[in-house]
Amino acid sequence: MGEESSLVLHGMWASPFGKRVEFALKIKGIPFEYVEEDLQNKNPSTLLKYNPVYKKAPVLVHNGNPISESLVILEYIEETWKNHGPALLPQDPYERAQLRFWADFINKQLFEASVKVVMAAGEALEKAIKDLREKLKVVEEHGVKRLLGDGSGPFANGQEVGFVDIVMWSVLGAYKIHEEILGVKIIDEEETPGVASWLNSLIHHPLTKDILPSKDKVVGLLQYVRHRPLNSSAAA
Ligand SMILES: N[C@@H](CCC(=O)N[C@@H](CS)C(=O)NCC(=O)O)C(=O)O
Repeated sequence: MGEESSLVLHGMWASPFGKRVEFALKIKGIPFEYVEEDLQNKNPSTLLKYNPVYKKAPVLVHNGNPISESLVILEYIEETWKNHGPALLPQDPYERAQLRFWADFINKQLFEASVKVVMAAGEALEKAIKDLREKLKVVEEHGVKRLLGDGSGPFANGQEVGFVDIVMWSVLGAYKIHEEILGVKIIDEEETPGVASWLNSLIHHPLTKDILPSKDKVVGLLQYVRHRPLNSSAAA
């Protein structure tokens, strides 16, 4: 296939945004080359050249053309390889709009709330979990019914993982490891059963196993990111 002649994903192993792109390409069965970027020492001939505006990973470079911002990249993948592998978005414009709405909510609201959880300790952690659960209740009440309510499969895209499923997995796919390390319950199965079952299906998807970093790496990363915020939240 002509479009596949050169496809390179520039990512960083711990980046949930890069993992989204990896997951989407694997679901659609599109071969790609992966280049690990050093975000502490950004490469002028790759990352800085391809994404001079935000200087962030991921960047997907297709036949020499760079595309930045993970959600933009997902849409690009879907449009470019429309008939290759499963569709990530439905045909109907209203359905598409609904999925984009929830992908945006999860990307902004749930992501921000879940970052606060992994960085907090003590009372701040309790508050962060409460806030995240409030947002998960919104997804349970308004989103899950809309996204998974037709009973066509375990995912918002039915039997196949799609756009909003990928975003949900990238934000909360490691929550069980986080629960173990933080020693707290993040997702309450009784309070948000639909969210819990959706995440469980995503976590057990065979493709996610190859994409998620090992538990040891997630643990190391968590300890690293908690170091500074822990000190600053203690001082606050
Ligand atoms: N909105 C961007 C976020 C990308 C992002 O924040 N990437 C991080 C890695 S997780 C990064 O490159 N950080 C480097 C920096 O901020 O200097 C997307 O969706 O792609």
